[in-house]
Amino acid sequence: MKSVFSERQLLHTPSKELSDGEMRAAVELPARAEYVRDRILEVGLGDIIEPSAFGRAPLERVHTKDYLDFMEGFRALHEAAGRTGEAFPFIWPTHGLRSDVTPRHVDGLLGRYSFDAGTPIGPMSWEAAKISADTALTAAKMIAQGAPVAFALCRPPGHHAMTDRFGGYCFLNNAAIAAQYLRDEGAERVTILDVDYHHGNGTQQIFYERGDVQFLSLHADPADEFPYFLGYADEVGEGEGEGCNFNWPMPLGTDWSGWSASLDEACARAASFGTDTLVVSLGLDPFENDPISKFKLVSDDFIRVGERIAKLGLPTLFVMEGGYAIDALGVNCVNVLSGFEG
Ligand code: Q9C
Ligand code: ZN
Repeated sequence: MKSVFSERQLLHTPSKELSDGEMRAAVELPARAEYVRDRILEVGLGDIIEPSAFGRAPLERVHTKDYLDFMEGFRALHEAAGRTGEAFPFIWPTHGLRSDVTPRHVDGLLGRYSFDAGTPIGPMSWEAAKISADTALTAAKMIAQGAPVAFALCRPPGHHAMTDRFGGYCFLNNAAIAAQYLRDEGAERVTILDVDYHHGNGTQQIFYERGDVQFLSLHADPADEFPYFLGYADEVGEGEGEGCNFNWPMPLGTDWSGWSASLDEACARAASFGTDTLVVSLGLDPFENDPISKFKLVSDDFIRVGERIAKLGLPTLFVMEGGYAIDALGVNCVNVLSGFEG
């Protein structure tokens, strides 16, 4: 299968993040993508194509214009405030504060357009995020033109990004942008299957009232794990989207036996929806040695993940999400893709 990747996605270089009450070394690092790229080359999975530029239109199908304007203008505002490194939001318009005002200062805007303090944003983050979205779009275009499968080596990841907020290391929702693009190019019923360890709150929010894009997510119970405030089993969609959103929250410590039972149920949902195109939000953080995950999948389990998804027999776009056991990331990611190819 073909993959899509650009080295410009490495320009987002977070150094620290707020974690467990202290500033720790960031985990969403450029080397993540390099390990995956190197493994693709090592096993000869297929060509790696440079993304082409799709411009703002496909981003505006998913994100609000004011959010994209903020992201585009962030670097200038940040530098005008006399800062050169990375910024962290630290105040949000929660209950009791006004959510109908848009501050001028960059710190106010960071709170307006984010949902957590765990996502460092630097001068080059927007550039890298844009190319990451172009990578998803370029791979989606291959599917729209008839390829049975394609892999978007996205980094930074996307599934936590909401219509108008960044967070969870995500700025643009690559999988959502690709799914919407596929709809616009003729797919009728798209399913997004999210296997990242964390709930894809952004993707869920974006499509929650949509009957044409189904969202299925396997993840750690949000009562115990980030993003805490979305991803519960009673979230089934609203309006036209009612019955098109399903969550499989699982206990910390879940291994292949429990995880694969949820995967089987999700695959049954993908089939019964009448899906014509599948987008997989491919997080590799359910891995047993992942530094921020408490699931127990082993490297060989990822081959089974690809095999199970292939059984659906659908045109499939894989979009990379999380996964922080850097030295195992290439093997685990390419195991899914090789398992799919059989
Ligand atoms: N102490 C993705 O996998 N915070 N995002 C972790 C750990 C956020 C993960 C804090 C985790 C976000 C795409
Ligand atoms: Zn994750």
